[in-house]
Amino acid sequence: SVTASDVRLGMQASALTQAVLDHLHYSVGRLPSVASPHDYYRALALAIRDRMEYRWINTTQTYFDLNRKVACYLSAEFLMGPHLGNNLVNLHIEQEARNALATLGHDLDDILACEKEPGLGNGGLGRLAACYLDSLATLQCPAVGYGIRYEFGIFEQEIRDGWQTEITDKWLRRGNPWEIAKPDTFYYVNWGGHTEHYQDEVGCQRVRWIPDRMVKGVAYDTPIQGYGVNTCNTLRLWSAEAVESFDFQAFNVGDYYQAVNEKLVSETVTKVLYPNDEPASGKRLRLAQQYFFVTCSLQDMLHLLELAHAPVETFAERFAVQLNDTHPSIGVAELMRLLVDERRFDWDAAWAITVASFGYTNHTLLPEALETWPLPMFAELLPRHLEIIYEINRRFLDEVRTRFPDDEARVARMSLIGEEGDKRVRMAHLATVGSHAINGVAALHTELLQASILKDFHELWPERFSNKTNGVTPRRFLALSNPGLRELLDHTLGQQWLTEPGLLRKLDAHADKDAFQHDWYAIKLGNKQRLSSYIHAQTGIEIDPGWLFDIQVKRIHEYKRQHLNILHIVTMYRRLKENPALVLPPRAFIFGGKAAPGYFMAKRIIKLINAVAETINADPDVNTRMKVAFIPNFNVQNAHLIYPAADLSEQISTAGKEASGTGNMKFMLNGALTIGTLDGANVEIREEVGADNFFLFGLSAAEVESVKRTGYRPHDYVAGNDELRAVLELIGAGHFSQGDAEVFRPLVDNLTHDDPFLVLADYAAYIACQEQVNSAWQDVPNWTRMSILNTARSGKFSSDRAITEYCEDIWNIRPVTVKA
Ligand code: 26R
Repeated sequence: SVTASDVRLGMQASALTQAVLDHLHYSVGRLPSVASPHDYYRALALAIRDRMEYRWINTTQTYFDLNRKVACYLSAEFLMGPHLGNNLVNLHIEQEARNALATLGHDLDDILACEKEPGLGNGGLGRLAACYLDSLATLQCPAVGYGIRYEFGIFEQEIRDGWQTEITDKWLRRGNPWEIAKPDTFYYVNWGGHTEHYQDEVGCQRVRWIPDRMVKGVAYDTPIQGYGVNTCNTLRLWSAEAVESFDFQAFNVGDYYQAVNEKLVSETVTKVLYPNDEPASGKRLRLAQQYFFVTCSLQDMLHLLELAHAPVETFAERFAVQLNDTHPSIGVAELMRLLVDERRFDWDAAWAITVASFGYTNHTLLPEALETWPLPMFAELLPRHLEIIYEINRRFLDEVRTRFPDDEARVARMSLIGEEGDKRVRMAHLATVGSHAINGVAALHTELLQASILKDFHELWPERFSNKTNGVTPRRFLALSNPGLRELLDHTLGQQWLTEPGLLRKLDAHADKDAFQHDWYAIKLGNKQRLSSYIHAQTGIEIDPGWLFDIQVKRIHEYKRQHLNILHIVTMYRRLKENPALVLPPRAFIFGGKAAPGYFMAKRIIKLINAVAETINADPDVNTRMKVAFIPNFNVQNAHLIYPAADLSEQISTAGKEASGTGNMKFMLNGALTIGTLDGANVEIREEVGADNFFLFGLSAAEVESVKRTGYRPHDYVAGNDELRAVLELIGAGHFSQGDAEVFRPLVDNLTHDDPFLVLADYAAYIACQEQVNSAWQDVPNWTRMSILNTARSGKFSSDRAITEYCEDIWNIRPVTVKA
């Protein structure tokens, strides 16, 4: 029999069954006989949340009692993915939940599929933040994730007539069982107005900010359960609400409508995630979002200090504040304002605290993705912050002049205010100057960072720079998404590999064994069957699970070169058409990814993929040896099906452009072989797995730079390669677009005349490398061996390793055991 406390806490199937029935009755309000799968999803989610609640409160209390330093991860994006399955894994009650639902006549997988994932991020940067939260909790590190509770996350992508269309993501429509609103935890956020300089009682010069608008930021908390530990950390997301001022309640019809309008305007701050991962281009609401979540988070930290009766002077001993790219970098000026204006600290003391607290992670070198804000916009929204930034800049540039006398060119390059064209605030410079630690996200990226956009800063403060190669969580991206492989690993190595991925190396010893290879192959085949059914259900395209699964999933970007992949596909198509007897091992070319809604070229690349897919899939001359599929709406949920099914991982960005990549690691972990350039973390992946087990091609970052310096002429490559010319002509002439020669003209023209990402320069090397893939694939035992070695040597790319480095080198944070 199930006791009352078991209903909330019990981990047995019987207790879970009772808990689901209870929640169905008391929380969902449905009779089991009429409850939908979604009702069951909510009931199970609430039952699982109950089981985390006790650990959650305990964790917060433990940190507070022990006065432990807390890592505060500030990020405009957290791409969490579905919570339910992950929490079951981390609590070790997947099987019990499966049995409980079976008792109730449901299959756990159908129930898991009901969760609408919180897509509060664009891609790599947001998903990295989510992996880091998982690792922080698993490593028992005191930490909070701070971000924005967007009402609409990343849009849902539908493909209509081959084109991407965007549908708003109403992820909260059916409620969110994972969050707990904390209506009493809120802070005020001001905008606009002007500043006044005055003398205080003791004759000190001070500044008052007289804003002209105000909103409230309210906390919504989500528990982040660590794997196999009691630690349950918090993701705290801020939601904007109108301030119920005295005026607002005025009993006057005219005022009433005005008041409602103001409420509407206030609440737009957290309405929608910006779906761009390129040009910031001065969207004022985006700056408002950034300031909004950063001030709420910093005020929250100051409030926590107060609760602990700790003096503000100890801020940097209690909090390590990490800036996930420049999006939260206004925090540097805001902490100065809170300390100097509101707490009356003198400037130097405040600055020492600020620099000691902040760390800055850079995630991109692409000049167009570096955030800058036009001065007039900044001044209108945050007048006091602009003054503070001027003062930071004045003192900083004095320091530069002292270190490098008579070098005004350097001073101009390093200034926080850019003066090329219109004046702008350079957020990367603000983040760098305000942080004691600056890092890149892969070895190559950190080197390039130090040699290019932050070169002058690296010369000034070399000791502040370090590399922190990204990582991904093996809990979500292996245990949860690849249960077949998980079972084999558990059986072969014991379960500790999930927290000590170095143990995966022991697979090396099994890589040549027939029986083990056989098991390995069978698991991969099962995963390919699963993906094949999903693709069929989504697109109608049928793919034979026995074929080579060649997969490229990531945001659509010219620098990621999905069009290079397409050029290879069209090349093979032409060869088959011209020579039907050609021996070519059958391949499925699978794509997925979203394009920024305003990114013209990226949207045409999607159209091209779908156009080529349609032609090839319908052509009996070739469709027994190749097929192409574009999986709509790539997200965390379907990523769970995609990574485990891959034989070949496409990581083909122009060298020097992809900061790290993290999809590359998810593929490797699941036993895919990589075809890739020497870019981002590919370099380290190849180092770990060994050059023999990696398909390398293309120019190096240094070669890319030198080609560009000496004048790149893509047309020479067209003129010198008949096959390339024929492929481009086929596309340009409308062969894949029913004779429409206009639709792909911009793409072909761009490649032949400009080709900013050297697609044509790498084309021949890519084709040759794909031929090596073909021969390797035909040797099944050796391919399987290489697949095993990829998983075996993927340990470095666990986010646990990355977080351990952040804790030791940047945050000075140690684990703490939370008692049961
Ligand atoms: C300015 C604003 C519109 C914006 C620019 C760029 C918003 C978002 C971005 C995306 C960048 C910062 C990003 O996602 N970078 C990715 O970070 C991953 C995690 O470190 C890397 O793996 C990946 O290589 C990099 O592109």
